[in-house]
This record gives sequence, C-alpha cells and structure tokens, in this order.
Amino acid sequence: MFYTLLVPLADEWSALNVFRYISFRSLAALMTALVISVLVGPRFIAWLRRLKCGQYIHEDVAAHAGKAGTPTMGGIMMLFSLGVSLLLWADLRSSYIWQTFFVFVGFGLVGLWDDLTKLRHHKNRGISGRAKLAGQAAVALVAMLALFLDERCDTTLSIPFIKEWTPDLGIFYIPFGMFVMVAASNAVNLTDGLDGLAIGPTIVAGAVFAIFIYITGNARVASYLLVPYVPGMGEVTVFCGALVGAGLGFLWFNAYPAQIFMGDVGSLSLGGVLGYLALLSKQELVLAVVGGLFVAETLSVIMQVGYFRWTGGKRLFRMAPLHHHFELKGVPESKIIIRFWITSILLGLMALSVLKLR
Ligand code: 57M
Repeated sequence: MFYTLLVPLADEWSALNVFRYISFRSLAALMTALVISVLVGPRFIAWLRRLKCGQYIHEDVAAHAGKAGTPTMGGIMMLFSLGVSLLLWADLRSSYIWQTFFVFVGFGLVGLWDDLTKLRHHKNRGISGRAKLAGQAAVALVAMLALFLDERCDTTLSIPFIKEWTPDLGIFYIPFGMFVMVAASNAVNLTDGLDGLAIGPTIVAGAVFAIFIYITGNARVASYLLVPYVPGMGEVTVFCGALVGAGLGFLWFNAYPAQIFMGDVGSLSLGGVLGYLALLSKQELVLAVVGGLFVAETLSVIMQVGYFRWTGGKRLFRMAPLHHHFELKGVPESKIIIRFWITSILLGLMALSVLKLR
C-alpha cells in the first residue's frame, strides 16, 4: 500500500524514494509483522483459552504432560501479522506476492481444517491422511499452474555445483513443484513437536530465501553470481521479510516453555510456503540443505518405520521423529531445541555458500 501511495509522490519529496527499495520495504515488513505479533499475542492467546482451543497431549512422552491445554492454532496469528505487513509494504501489483500468499493461506486452511477436526474429536483425531494430502495437493496444483502459465516461468533445474547441466523438466515441473511443496509442508509438520523447534529453522530458511530471492530478482547480481534471473521476483523478498518477522513474533510466545503452539494451520502453511519460495528462487534442490533439519526429522521416521518392518519389530531410534529420540535419552527439551537451531543456522550458511562455490 505504501508503495502504491507514496512512490508516485517521490518526484516532489525525494525522501519518499526510500519506499522504492525492496531492501527497505523487506526490513520494514519484518519489523511490522514482528511488532503486530508481539502486540496481539497476549490477547490472541487469552481468546484461544476462552474458546478452549487447548492441545491434547499424548501420554507416551512423559515430559510433555505439563503441556496439556496449551492453546494451539498460533499459525492464525502468523497469518494475520504477515498479511497486514504485506498489505502495508508489498507492491500489491506483483502476481508473485499474491501467489506466495495464496500458498501460505491455502496450506494454512488445510491445517486449520485438521486442527478444528482434532478439537472436535476425542484424542486428537484429525482429518484422514488422505484428505490432508488431497487438500495440500490441490493447493499446490493451483500454485504450480499459476507459476507454470506465467511467461517468466523457468522449468529448468539448477543443480548445485554443476552449472553446465540444467535439465529442463518442461510440463513435469508441475508435479515436481507439487511434490516439493507437499513434502516441505509435511516435513515441517513432523518437526513441530518441541517448543520453538519448527519455527526456529523456518526463520533461518526464510532469511536464506530472502537473500536468494533478492538475488534472483536483480539482473546484475544474478548474472555475477551465475544465478537464474527472474524479472519481478525481487518483490517476494518483502514476503520473506514479513515471514521472518511473523516467525520471530510467534517465537516470542512459542519459546520454551511455550504459551502457544502453532497447530497444523501454522506448520503446513510454513512448510508449503518454504517449498514455494525454493521454486520461485530456482533453488529447489538447495531446499534440502536449507531445510536439512526438516529432512533429517522426516528421514528418521522413514528409517524407523522401514527398520521396524524389516526386522519384524525392532526400533532404530527410541522414538521417531528424531527429537523424541533425544528426549527419551534424557536430553532436556531446551538443549535439544537450541542444538537443532544451531544446526539449522549452519545448514543455512552452507546453503548460501552454494552461491559462491560454483
Ligand atoms: C505433528 N504434533 C505434535 C501442536 C503443533 C508418522 C508419525 C511420525 C507422525 C507423527 C505426527 O503425528 N506428527 C505430526 C506432531 C504435537 O503438536 C501439535 O501438533 C502441531 C503440529 N502439527 O503445533 O499443535 C505435540 O508436540 C508437542 N509440541 C511442543 N511444542 C510445540 O511448540 O511441545 C508441539 C509444538 C504437542 C506437544 O506435546 O501435543 C505431536 O508430537 O503429536 N507422530 C509422532 O510424532 C509420534 N511418533 C511416533 O508414533 N513414532 C513411532 C513411529 C510412527 C515412527 C515410533 O517411533 O515408533 C509421537 N507423537 C507424540 N508422542 N506426541 C509419539 C510420541
């Protein structure tokens, strides 16, 4: 909104030129989303408590017993603060901004459907796995069609460290992109089992994609760093700024000991949008490094289930996903969380190094 209203006045008041800059608007979007979350947080938490939107806690990890009744669906707060921040700071004529917001809201609605069903049913039973997957796939399909039908769409895959070989997926870019989004969405959901565990690495990934996307949208920097240039993509940096701000604002309350959980409305939307940001920035494969922690959590479940079936009942980890394994080994929750954050920062830095090591 500020962009549309104030930039035309920049000829008269040159100070208003600052609103043209993506870097300035991205930082402003970050701070706006953060401040909104911190301000509305206490009322929102109290409101959820009044509505009795408390989390059901499974009995199998004893350390979690004290978390019973913690309000869930904090993802709604992120959606709100991010949405308001985008309205204020993004150039609303950008189709990429609307597409990205659509992915965030679409995956969020699938999660909300699951959260509300869990609240209604006994013992945390949400919608079926099939229904959840169908909802995620439908949102991903619409987003991929919007991306694919845009004349700026680049269906080639850039492979880290190999700049000569960029296979063109053509029409198969659509199912590939859907897979990236749905997998990322479920991976973040699996990780969301300790206070701040999912939001920390999401903030790191949001910041890393802000850099990738800024570069992708800047012809000069992109050609210097041998990164595919996509005109108009830079505007999505403002979305990343708002995402990081909304994430930090949520972490304010989700930090151990958490006053609120994000629910599926939060985890599915964050994961889905990280997948989409990877597609937009043409860093589809680098996503596995940026989100390496989410990948490790998912792999631990696949390995656990596979090993269990293969051996006829033996377990590889005390419990999957991986954070439960450390919990059952007696590592305190706050230590696991901070170690996972450190790992995700390292992975984020490794992903950024791809820019130089080519
Ligand atoms: C999400 N949800 C948390 C909260 C959060 C296939 C299988 C591996 C699936 C997996 C699973 O269900 N994952 C989905 C995990 C839950 O958090 C809620 O869910 C939202 C995210 N969807 O926002 O609303 C619990 O996590 C804790 N929590 C925190 N702080 C937070 O900030 O402490 C969440 C956020 C909350 C709270 O206790 O209630 C969850 O874990 O349920 N299933 C599992 O993870 C189960 N693992 C398992 O069964 N492993 C097996 C096999 C299948 C691999 C094995 O190892 O043999 C574990 N889930 C739980 N207890 N709760 C088992 C132990």
